[in-house]
Amino acid sequence: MSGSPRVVVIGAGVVGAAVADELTARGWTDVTVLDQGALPLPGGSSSHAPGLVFQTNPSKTMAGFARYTVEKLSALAGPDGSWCFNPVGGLEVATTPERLAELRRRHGFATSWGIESRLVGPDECAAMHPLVDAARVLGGFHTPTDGLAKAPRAVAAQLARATDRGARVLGNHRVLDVLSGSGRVTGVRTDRGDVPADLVVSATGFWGPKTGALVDLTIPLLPMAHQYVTTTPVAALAGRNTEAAEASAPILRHQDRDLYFREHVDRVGIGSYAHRPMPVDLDALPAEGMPSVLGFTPEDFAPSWADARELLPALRDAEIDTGFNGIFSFTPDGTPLIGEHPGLAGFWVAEAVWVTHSCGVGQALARWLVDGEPGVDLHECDLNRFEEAQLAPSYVSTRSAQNFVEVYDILHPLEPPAQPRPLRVSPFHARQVELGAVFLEAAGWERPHWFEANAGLPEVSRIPERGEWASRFWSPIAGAEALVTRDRVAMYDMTPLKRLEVSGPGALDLLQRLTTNNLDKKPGAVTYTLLLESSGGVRSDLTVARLGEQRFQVGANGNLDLDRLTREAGDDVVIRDITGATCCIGLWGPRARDVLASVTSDDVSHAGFGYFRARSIHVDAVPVTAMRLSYVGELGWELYTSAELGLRLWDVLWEAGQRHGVIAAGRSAFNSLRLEKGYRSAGTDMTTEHDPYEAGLGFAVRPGDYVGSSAIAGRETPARRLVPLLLDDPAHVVMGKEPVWHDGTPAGYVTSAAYGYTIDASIAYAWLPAAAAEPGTPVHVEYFGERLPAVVAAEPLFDPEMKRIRS
Ligand code: FAD
Ligand code: THG
Repeated sequence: MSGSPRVVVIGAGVVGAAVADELTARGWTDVTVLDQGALPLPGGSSSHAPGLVFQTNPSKTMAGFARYTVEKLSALAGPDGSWCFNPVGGLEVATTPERLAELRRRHGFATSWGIESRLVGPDECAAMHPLVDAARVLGGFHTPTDGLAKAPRAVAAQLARATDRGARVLGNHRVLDVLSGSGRVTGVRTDRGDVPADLVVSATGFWGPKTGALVDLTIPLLPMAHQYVTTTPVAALAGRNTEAAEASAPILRHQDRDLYFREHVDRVGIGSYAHRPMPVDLDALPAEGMPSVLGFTPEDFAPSWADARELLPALRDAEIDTGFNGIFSFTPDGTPLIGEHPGLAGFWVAEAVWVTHSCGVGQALARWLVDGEPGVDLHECDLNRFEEAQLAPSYVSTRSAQNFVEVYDILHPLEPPAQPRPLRVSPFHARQVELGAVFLEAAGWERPHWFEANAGLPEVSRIPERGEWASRFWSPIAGAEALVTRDRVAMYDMTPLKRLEVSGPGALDLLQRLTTNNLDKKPGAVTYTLLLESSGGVRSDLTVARLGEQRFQVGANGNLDLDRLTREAGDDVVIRDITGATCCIGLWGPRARDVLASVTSDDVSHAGFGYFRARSIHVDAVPVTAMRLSYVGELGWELYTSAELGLRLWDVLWEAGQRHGVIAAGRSAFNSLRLEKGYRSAGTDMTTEHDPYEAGLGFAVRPGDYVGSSAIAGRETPARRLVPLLLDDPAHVVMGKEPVWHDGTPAGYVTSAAYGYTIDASIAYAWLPAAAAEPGTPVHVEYFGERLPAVVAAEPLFDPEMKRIRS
């Protein structure tokens, strides 16, 4: 493609408009925006969205998208200078002690992600909002830069700017098909003729699944109706707001009752998530008018109306004037869908996006198209993040509907979804159940976090208690499992670890070109290596075992790694996801060798089977690919076999391990042990926003030419670093994402945290500016509004001489 490619954007809602504006701002002016509806209000969700923008979000990326929306819309005006963004501020109130604590946690997220906010008392809530009664709230969370987006005006203003730069915007053009040839899009077919294109961006909102179906692409979102009403005039608001300004009081959330509020001059608009999930059949929608607006079902709103009048007594003199059930998108994990079709080059998606995040998403997508990278960490939003089983229609609808129900719930970071479970289980599942495994879920996998069978271990009594929040989805048994791993030996189920087989004449070249470390070693070598963006950010970290001249087994972090390798592979490489067909036990601890040696005739001595080596061995009758490495930092092996032999492998090791005091251990112990060793978790500790040196992974970088190599050249002395903190009071264990204060200002944020049972200290890894990252530097971690003193420590915190692993 030379010059400006021809881009067709399908959909003229907030997302399509933002994409068109951002693309043309970058000099890509051959942009055509098509919408099936009549402009300027084509009838999608944006045509009637009340436009509340609350920026605070547990996700750094989502908060960043919202911040950019506020910034951009604040600088944008409609006709006659009318506002696109009205910064009335945001107020979330608590009516329960649990919510009050949650607001403190949200204040932490806001601080971590650079959004100004304050915790306020009941009187201040009432002073800030004319309808809030101080006696009815326990406190609030105020974000002065939140406010109202005027969605239709923001659409018009962005499209006008794009048009000025050369874009075309065509209403009444329904896209009926996507044209393609040789694996690439070539255009779209509309009811008014074909439009050629090099790139097609689907910004069709909740119509996404239908648009995706045109190109055999599953768009995992569920269109659902959500109720919004406006009241008759409220006496207490008389004369407060001009027609032009519409509102002056902060937008208000009452999450304890799943409600939000805004002013419409002297009326109140109320949105509710309290009603039953109302999935929408796209085929039943009208083709004309306002297909996203369904008739109001007053019985569903009745409890919310009572709750609204309870919180805002002034509403008792008003009635519901208008109401509708408006449609928008929900996804299985609540985040948007952004990215390129895995099988059709040039077909891009930006869907399931709120008005709140629309400008940020538009900017990221435009950067991705123009610069080749989105410029922001998108792993939580990438279209291709889902596992195959997570794309099943029933999975998408179950999880998305659950997300609707939980949208304002207080969710613990470890809390597993209720359904559909169990979905993916390892071959050891039956044994784990017998041992009283407490399962949590990740990527559809059931993962034991600890085993009740270990409750009788004497070590349990040595494990310190912790705060209420940190003890959810936790047990002191996990601490005992960690100690036993360091003292004796434990079996960990590593089956959910994504495994890829990369083979063929081009396999080595592909992996050498895409990753940072040198993989050109003799078969039998295992290498820790990084997948980078061209700009040097860390996409993922991998272990690559060379099992043959042309055959590699890659230990990866998720579907995005598979997606990346698959896209980059030529015809001379075959990539297979072997995760489900295989299984893995991590056998780790000082007695791991004794256990393994007793069930194999292969040489597993240090001389015969060195650290970071891989080999085929037999464990009893089970053929196993053994790799001597350990994410927990102990002597031991990852033992892989095919799924049908897994149970036998487990039973053989279990039985042989009895003499050595083997236990089964879970993820909770695992996470603590890896943090003691300073092993990073990609996506949590570091993302594409960090380079390897900043992340402390410079040891995995080779000189040479590979994706990202030129970008990281000369960056060996970073300005910020990922470092471990130790909390002064070991009774406090934090969870991740908390702000870290240095010299009285927010300086960074926690990534992962755990209690280190071996070192008897509370660990929190955090990003800090280099000046604050020196060992010994005093800092504070803000946890539920409290500033906990901590100190930067030298790493690794455990076994710096690697005596455990290399013996
Ligand atoms: P849309 O605005 O739906 O645009 C998609 C466009 O694609 C449509 O115009 C449609 O006509 C067009 N299209 C579809 N298929 C085709 C085709 N085949 N050919 C041509 N054109 C096609 N978000 C907030 O941030 N804050 C809020 O307070 C808020 N409140 C809401 C309240 C309600 C009642 C509802 C329903 C939603 C609310 N939302 C809110 C969500 C928000 O409105 C949406 O997430 C957002 O508007 C989606 O924008 P979009 O551009 O992706 O989709
Ligand atoms: N096992 C396997 N593959 C994996 C992981 C795993 N891939 C994804 C993820 N986990 C990768 N993360 C790590 C992190 C650290 C180590 C291994 C995988 C590790 N590091 C040693 C260190 O830093 O000292 C050795 C590094 C080296 O010698 O280069 O062991 O758990 N199969």
